Amino acid sequence: GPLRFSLFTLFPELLLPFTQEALLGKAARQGLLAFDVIQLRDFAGNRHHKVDSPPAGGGAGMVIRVDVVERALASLPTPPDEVILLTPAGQPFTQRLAEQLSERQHLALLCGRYEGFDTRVERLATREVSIGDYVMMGGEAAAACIVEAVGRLRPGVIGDAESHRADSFSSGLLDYPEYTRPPVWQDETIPEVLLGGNHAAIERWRRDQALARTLARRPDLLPNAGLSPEDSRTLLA
Ligand code: 6GU
Repeated sequence: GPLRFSLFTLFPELLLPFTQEALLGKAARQGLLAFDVIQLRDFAGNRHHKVDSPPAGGGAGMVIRVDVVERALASLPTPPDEVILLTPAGQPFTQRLAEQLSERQHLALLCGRYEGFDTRVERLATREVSIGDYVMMGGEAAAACIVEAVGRLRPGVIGDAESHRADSFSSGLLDYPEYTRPPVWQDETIPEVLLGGNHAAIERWRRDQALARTLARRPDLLPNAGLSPEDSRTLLA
């Protein structure tokens, strides 16, 4: 069956484009993915639909109530495999985590806003996830990143051409560069090897490019990239 994402947010409109447009929207219409975008305010349980209150002990901003989140999660017809709390204090989101999550059947994502959730929401979550070391105003953009990275790993969501590129990052290296027409643009030409039709030579050139680019741009990735002896020779050359 489809991988279901249940997205809990105070701003459903922020997430709808990612669930309805482009390849993810198409996958949803094909039944490969399923999305529920759920308004947390619907579970406020009070006349004014208020979901937050001032922080205990004082201070700026407002904090989202744990009882509201509890009721929202309980509204799911079945418990999800994971409840993921989006917070800059969470576990770093990586391709490896995306791969693990893509094997689940049902993921709930909790998007905070303002000063965040009451910390007791952590007890309702199976994990906390961050998309990087910077602070955003809310978790919706992080949820969109997770839906994009996880959704594309499900069979049938993207074509063969793109899944090869995904494998390239899963190898732990940055992608090799691609070229297309025109053959000459400004002073830059397409490398001869790509026009020569020698597929073994093209494959080796692409691997070398991926290695060189990773060394230049993201040397931190190399120790975990599973390099062959031939790769190591290339890097030392
Ligand atoms: Cl998941 N939420 C917010 N608000 N900021 C972030 C983040 C999440 N990940 C990185 N920065």
